[in-house]
Amino acid sequence: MSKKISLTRYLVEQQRVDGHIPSQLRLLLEVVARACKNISQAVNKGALGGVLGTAHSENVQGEIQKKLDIIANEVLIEANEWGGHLAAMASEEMDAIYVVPNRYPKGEYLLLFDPLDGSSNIDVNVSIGTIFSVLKMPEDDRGVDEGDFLQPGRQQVAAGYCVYGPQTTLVLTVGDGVAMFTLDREQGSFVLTQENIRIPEDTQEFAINMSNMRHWDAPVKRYIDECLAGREGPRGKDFNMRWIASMVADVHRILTRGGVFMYPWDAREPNKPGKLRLMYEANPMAWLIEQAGGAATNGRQRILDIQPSSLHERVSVILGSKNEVDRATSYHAPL
Ligand code: P6P
Repeated sequence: MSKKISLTRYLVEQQRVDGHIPSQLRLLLEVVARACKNISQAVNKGALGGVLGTAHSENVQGEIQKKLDIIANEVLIEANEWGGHLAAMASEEMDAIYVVPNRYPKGEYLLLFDPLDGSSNIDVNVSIGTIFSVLKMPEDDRGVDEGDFLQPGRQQVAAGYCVYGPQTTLVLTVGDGVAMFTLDREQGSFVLTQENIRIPEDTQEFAINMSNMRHWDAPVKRYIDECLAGREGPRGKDFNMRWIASMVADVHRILTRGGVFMYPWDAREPNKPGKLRLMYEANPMAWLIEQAGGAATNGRQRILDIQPSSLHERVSVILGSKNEVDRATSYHAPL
């Protein structure tokens, strides 16, 4: 039986090796992992816990909140506010940033999260997850405000997600590759199950919501049409399609076996660049994908280079196996 390496041991040993993980960041990541464990327990109860269904409220996005959206948000806030490692938090479920109350010490990190991504899947027992991103407070001594969060994704110091599926799995990067930890429910701890994850540069599997096809821009239509044409078409090979409507689950599949995920701009809401949020969905996922050898663009530029202008701004997303992302992105390039 190979020895089990816990998340704590992994972080301590990574810090020894390359100093990427100062003690305050390690504390932050362990607190987030513990919060994800608590969210997993709430999710796993389902109907038995009275946590299914809607909360009869809307979030800042104007989306109906599920009870578990609010529970997950509260778990993350309560777990992180007192530890002294954070200055503030931002969440898909909250309009404004949450500044750590003055009764607690403030730290140098900013935590952003989608507390429960894919919540339309909660009531039908399909995998959902928590996505998180960590930034450092800019170097100055003034108070924290929303502007401190508006950093490009390449500034992240940690990013990850926890997928609540057949297993509860935490996937994490601090800039030195991607590691996967599976929750050992008997021990109550996350155990290292894979590290240095690499995404194949080629794939025959794409993920997109095909029902929006008539609304896509020409480059996306061209890319998907070529995949659908299969071996008789210009790609010369057949493609498979997956769409879980839970970004965490789709990205987890891509990190596990390759693929390309697309949520592009479409004409249904032409003033919005896309559906997904830059700061706490696209940026953390883009960094994980790049750290595993993949690529992530908005069709025209690297997602991690986008300078945010607002906390909840949306973005088009093409991410996954590098050669497919490069091809789809090249179709958007001006002729
Ligand atoms: P659609 C979930 O609501 C989410 O934000 C992502 O997790 C997912 O990829 C996407 O939206 C699904 O959107 O339009 O297919 O329901």
